[in-house]
Amino acid sequence: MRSRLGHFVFLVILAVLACFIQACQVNSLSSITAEPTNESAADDGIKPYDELVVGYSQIGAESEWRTGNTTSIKEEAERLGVELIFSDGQQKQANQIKAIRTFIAQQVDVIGVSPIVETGWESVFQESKDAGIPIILVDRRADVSEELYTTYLGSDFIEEGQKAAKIMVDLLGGEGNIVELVGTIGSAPAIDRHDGFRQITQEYPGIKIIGSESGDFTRAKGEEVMGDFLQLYGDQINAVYAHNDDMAIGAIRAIEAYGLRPGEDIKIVSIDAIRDAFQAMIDGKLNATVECNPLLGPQFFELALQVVNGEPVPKWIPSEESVYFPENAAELLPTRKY
Ligand code: GZL
Repeated sequence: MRSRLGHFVFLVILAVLACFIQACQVNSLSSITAEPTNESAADDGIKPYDELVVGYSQIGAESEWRTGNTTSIKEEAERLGVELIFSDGQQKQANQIKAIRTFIAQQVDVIGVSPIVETGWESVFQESKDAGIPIILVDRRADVSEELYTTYLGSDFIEEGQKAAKIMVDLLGGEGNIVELVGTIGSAPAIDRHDGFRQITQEYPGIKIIGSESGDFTRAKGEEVMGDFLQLYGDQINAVYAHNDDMAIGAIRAIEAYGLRPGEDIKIVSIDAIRDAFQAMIDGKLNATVECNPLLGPQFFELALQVVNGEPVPKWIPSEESVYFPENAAELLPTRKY
């Protein structure tokens, strides 16, 4: 009896074992011979947008340009289904550096940053590189070695300054006194717009830049500094060169409060091409605005995906930009997106 039972148990174990081996073989075969499925991109190591995790360190909300830039980035992330961790630096580099360190700790796939000033980024960018997280500079450059960032998506600020100067020389007939409203001290746009402007005006001995102060890219500060210039130089001032439209709009207020006509008694040329600049040109208070495109969201996320998926990208992707004048400001205003 006992031997028959033992025999039976042995046969059952053998049968179970045989089934198990068969199952394993089917499994291994199925993974080799299965018809190719329409694998999601993620299966072959290429990340799709809806698996991308992006950390973005924004400067703040100092101007209409900046808010247009932020809107473009957030709306594009939403449209693509990208997980965007967005940090508003509130105009402080320390906040931006802290945000980048948080992104590193969160192990995001890629970091986008608009550096408020050019210097002070080496160590935190090195930390990101050491963590294997690529950095994309957006809007503004940072003064770091090229191996610490993958690419720069933004304007040629030197060229913007040169464009503004050529318009200014034309407006003044080659001679006059200019006061300059400078952007955030130490920022790439402020440094390059300052230099690009002078590369042209230095060719005209009759053109004098009698004052140059920072309005920090804001309307309030632009109005304050222009008020100071008017107290100092009064009607000796023939023109204002503003590094952005927000400071130009502040200057317009100060000029009117002083009793002069902006755009007439004092010519004004600025940069950005925001909607309010078009309105100021329609009102005859601004003589030209050089476009600086903030709508970088689509290009940024396209670049981010390429970088994360190891595709080669250029070290700099310059923005395409125009110049606008009062003549067609009314016709163009409805088409402006920021
Ligand atoms: C330029 C951008 C500048 C804008 C300002 O790319 O960094 O900062 O010209 C903004 O309006 O504040």
